[in-house]
Amino acid sequence: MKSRDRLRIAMQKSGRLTEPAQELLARCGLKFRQSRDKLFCFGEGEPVDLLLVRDDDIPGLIAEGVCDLGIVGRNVLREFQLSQPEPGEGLAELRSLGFGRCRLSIAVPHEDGYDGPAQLDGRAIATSYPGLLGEWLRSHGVAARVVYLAGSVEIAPRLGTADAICDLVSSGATLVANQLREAAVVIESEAVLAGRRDLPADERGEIAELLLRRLDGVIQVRD
Ligand code: PRT
Ligand code: ZN
Repeated sequence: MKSRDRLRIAMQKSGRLTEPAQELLARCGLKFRQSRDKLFCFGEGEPVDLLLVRDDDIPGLIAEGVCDLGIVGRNVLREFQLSQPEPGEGLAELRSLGFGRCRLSIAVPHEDGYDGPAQLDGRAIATSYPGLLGEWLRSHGVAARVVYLAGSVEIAPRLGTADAICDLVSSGATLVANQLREAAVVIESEAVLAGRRDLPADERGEIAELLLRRLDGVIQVRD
């Protein structure tokens, strides 16, 4: 791959993390000129550019070296790591960013009640996060069938495609609207800065170090 002398950060093009991520980078002193197709933003001043993509693509772009850093939900980063042959290698969570807070939770039909993980034994659970759910099920000794759904997970129990779900929750209103109750938290999530475990050993590494120091300053002031 051709080497780059500018740092490239991937972030969500349009979604929950877009505005707070833009705000955070601005507070780190970064300014960008948006290109006409709005996928690539050229950094003015600092040698740092932005790539605006779907959040699900961010870990892969970093792993492949297309981008150096990314702002993405811990849920998406961890799910990607678990899909890799060596989950402990490759990508790392460099900083937690304090926005986009939510949790990945297992929820069951309201009328079922919940008296512990054993209740899920032999059941079908719908999720877009098979890696994270699988890890939770193993660690709790539960043998359940994981049904992968890319979206609209919350309607699976009513459709009869699953007995329970494992999905992101923030206010809980979506669960209530679908007559579901939160039963167990699989992971607590928020936006994180993701990067390869070892930063590039060239100028990009130095720019990344500088950015991390600024980020720590901004996070400290905010906390
Ligand atoms: O297009 P692209 O693929 O980039 O966007 P997306 O639709 O996959 O992502 P988006 O913008 O919905 O979420 C991006 C990230 O925000 C997620 O990966 C999480 O890290 C984080 N986040 C924080 C959430 C929520 N809160 C959240 N509430 N992601 C999704 N939700 C969903 C939740 O699953 C429920 O269906 O929003 C709905 C409302 O939640 P309640 O509990 O408030 O009703
Ligand atoms: Zn997505």
